[in-house]
Amino acid sequence: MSRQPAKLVRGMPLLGPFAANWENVEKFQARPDDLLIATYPKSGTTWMSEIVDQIVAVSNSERCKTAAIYERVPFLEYAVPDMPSGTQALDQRASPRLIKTHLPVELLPKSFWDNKVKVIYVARNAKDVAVSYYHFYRMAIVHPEPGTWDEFLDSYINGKVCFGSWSAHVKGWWQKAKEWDVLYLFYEDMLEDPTREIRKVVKFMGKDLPEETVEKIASQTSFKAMKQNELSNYSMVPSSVMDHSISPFMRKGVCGDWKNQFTVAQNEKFDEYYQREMSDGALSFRS
Ligand code: PPS
Repeated sequence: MSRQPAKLVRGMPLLGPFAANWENVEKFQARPDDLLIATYPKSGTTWMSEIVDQIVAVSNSERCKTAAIYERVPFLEYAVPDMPSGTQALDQRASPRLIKTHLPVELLPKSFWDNKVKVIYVARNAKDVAVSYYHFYRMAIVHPEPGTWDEFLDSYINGKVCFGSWSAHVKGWWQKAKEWDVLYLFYEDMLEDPTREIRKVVKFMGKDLPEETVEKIASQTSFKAMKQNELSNYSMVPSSVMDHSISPFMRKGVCGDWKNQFTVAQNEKFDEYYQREMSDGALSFRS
């Protein structure tokens, strides 16, 4: 599975091993009480997964301590040889299931819509996503070769990285949120006031938790706590698959790290692209 080139699936570049399993993703059977966490990669998926799992776990405090986050919240389109795929893991799980996906709205399997599944979408500013994604490509060899930072940024701007265009993804789900049960949140808002954003998730899930429980969840899902927790920091994945010595999965967890990575020329080029893609002003990000 190492460094296979991306393959196009319905026009979207997908990790080679994932693309080989695409048929099973399309056939996946969602259930009405599933809860889907959808994101463009590196936008706060693991953070939101841990928050949602801790909200579910309030009535079963051991649940969050039983398994790694990718087992508690299986990744729908995940597929590598000799391991259960995301769809296989999900088929085995009892309801209500929590499901992670990076799919753009138009590629989500039909059964999610047929079963009226609720969705939490987390979006993060484009520049920090680019930097985080580049370092993730470097450390996780299931991705294609990242090339240099300059080459990677070029691919990202042109929608050639796995899961395609950032702007199409965030805008597609934003449109969907107007007509579907989608809670659309921003990573930067979660950083600014985690308890405020967790309260929105609690309400969306139809729960009611005391303030001290919300504060406890915020503290247990802080960057520092998750970085130290082997069940949420991906350190249980073999280093042949994710090499944390190249770049840790829980890398910096901040807003504005792009300023340490972009050159002035790259920033100007990026701003031109951003202006073209996002000038309708429907969605605004803090970076
Ligand atoms: S993935 O692989 O696409 O599912 O990655 P994802 O979980 O979406 O994003 C990883 C980035 O989120 C940061 N992260 C956090 N930030 C703040 N607080 C918490 N609790 C937290 N947990 C994860 C993680 O560090 C990655 O961002 P970068 O910028 O690389 O540090």
